[in-house]
Amino acid sequence: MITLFHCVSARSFRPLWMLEEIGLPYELKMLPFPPRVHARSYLDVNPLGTVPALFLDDAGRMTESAAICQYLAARHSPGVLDVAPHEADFGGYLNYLHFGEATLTFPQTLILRYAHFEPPERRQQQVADDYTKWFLARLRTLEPLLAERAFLCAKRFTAADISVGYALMLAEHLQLSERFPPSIAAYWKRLREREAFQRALEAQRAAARAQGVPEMPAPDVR
Ligand SMILES: N[C@@H](CCC(=O)N[C@@H](CS)C(=O)NCC(=O)O)C(=O)O
Repeated sequence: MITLFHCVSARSFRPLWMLEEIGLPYELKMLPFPPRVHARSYLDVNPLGTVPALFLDDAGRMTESAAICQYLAARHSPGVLDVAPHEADFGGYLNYLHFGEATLTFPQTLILRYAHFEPPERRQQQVADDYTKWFLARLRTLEPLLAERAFLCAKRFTAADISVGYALMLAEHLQLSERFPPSIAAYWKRLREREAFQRALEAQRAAARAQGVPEMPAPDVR
């Protein structure tokens, strides 16, 4: 069975949401955030200390959330969450799948770190403000696209929507969603209403409770 190491609402939410969309059985192992501080033994599982770490049914390990989405879609959801090389939107699919992490999530991690997670004397509001502007500016390419279509590519919901959708979820945690342009706000509402998204939220809540992990991330990084 697939095993996913996860912290509440961290990037490992992407594979969790994928697993719920596909309906694959999995074991969810919850960790307090950040694991490298609060669960040192996790470094034996993933020396980087980051989540996700996903152990595959055939014994491989993956630690990049967008790559895990790509893998799960290709292997377990061909023609549905995956977009195949012969489809017209293959390039757009790969682009948005990676755009979600590399372009939209990266600036938000700087906001998280310098406005929330660092101890007060190390916080840097200027960094948080600059990367807030940067993140919001990077939504600009999505705005006209989503004004015309329900999902990012291939005329259906795909793994690319999960990758970008997680970045919007993180933005909501950072209270940036009030600043989404209308087409992105409507898209984010569509994604949130999906049954598999709701099941993923409930799965992390239940697993955190059952495994004695705080349901909210700890406010320190160190
Ligand atoms: N590019 C990686 C980033 C993984 C990552 O940095 N995860 C964060 C959680 S959102 C983490 O585990 N941070 C803990 C730390 O840096 O110690 C991915 O998309 O999976």
